[in-house]
Amino acid sequence: MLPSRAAALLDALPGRGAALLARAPGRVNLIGEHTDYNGLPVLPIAIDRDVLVAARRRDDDHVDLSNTGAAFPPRQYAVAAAIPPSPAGDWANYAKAAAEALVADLGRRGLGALPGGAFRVDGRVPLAAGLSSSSALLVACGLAHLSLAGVALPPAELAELFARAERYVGTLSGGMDQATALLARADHALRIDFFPLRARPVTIPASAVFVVAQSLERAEKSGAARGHYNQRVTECGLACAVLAQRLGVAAARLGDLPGPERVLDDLDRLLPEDARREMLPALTGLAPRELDRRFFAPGTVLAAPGRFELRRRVRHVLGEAARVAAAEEALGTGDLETFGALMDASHRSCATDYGVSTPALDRLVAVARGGGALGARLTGAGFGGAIVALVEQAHVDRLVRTLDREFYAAGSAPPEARLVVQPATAASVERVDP
Ligand code: NG1
Repeated sequence: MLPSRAAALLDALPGRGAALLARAPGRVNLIGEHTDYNGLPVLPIAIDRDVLVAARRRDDDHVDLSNTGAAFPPRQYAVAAAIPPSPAGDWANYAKAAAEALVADLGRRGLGALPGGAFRVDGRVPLAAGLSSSSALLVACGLAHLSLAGVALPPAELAELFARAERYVGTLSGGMDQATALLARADHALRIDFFPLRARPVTIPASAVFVVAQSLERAEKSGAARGHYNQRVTECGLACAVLAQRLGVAAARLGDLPGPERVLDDLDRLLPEDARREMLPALTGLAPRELDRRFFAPGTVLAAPGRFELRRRVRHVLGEAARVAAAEEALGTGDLETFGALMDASHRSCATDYGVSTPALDRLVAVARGGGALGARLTGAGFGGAIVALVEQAHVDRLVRTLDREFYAAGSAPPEARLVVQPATAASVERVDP
């Protein structure tokens, strides 16, 4: 018997005959923030909050999209090589992003056309909370689209495809979220490396519990946060170009630079604090047209297009990559104290050098530490959203009570404002016969 959530989705699906259920989890990143797009590692878990999509094939290229959430009105589109986007922020853009990318990919592989279908979506990943509800939606819709075409592709290839696909919505996103959704293993964290994508499961000690607490400030990457996120991606790319020129090496991303420790030690000499746009040709040795092509594609929204922080951004990114390596080792040996200390250091670096925290996130981290957490940090892009705290099983109740008393007491926080999350399994598709 199908669980009632799935049965309700299938009941509301137009048409008759065979259908399918695609599910993709949200994620919480334990450590390794703003490293993925720099080609440096991350250490997330998939969480037991997901997006479920019921889908049934149509004989034409029409897609009929509906959602159980009242905030997400029904949408239609036609599957095509170029699918016109809905206005920025519209939920349908995530399904369109997956569909457009799959049309191109199936074409390249000679695997035929992507059919249309009826899709009904039920999203249970808290929104704009740094838990990757957007990627879960994109991955679930993408898997549903692909399965309606009768095609299965290796999850790692799909993760890379869907990571590129998400750029359709206008963020220069990295690949952590899609990879976590597609490659996660129950009860494990995932160490993910990029370009090329590699993932390995990391055992989580039985006594370790992760609690996610929302700041109640929305971190909408379809809104203001998009320009700030893109700004960081651009700053890192520019800093990499300056460093490559100074060191006389070829490097597409900060992760390609040889000897990151030496770069960190010598940062003040190698990189200016910041750079104005007109200084970039001299600093990078790149012609203005090449700079435009690589960093300033038309339509890319930047928060501060005339001035770029360089030194502090690199200090965060290279330091964070070293913390991920140390954290993976600490988790492996069950050293939760060290893991917690690395989370704290990551938060400080995100707040100071990377400038992606907010007063509410800082306060939440402090409250969590005071409530018995071994470490706590903002998780996801920042600019609002949530924190993740590590706590020993025996102290979970105390931590949750402290958060309720000292952070949520004044307002009307929804019960899901703080969640004890379980490391969950990867996305999946199930066929449902009539
Ligand atoms: P959020 O905003 O939490 O889903 C974003 C990026 C990640 C990664 C983190 C920062 C997208 C879809 N996700 O995550 O790839 O760069 O920020 O570590 O843009």
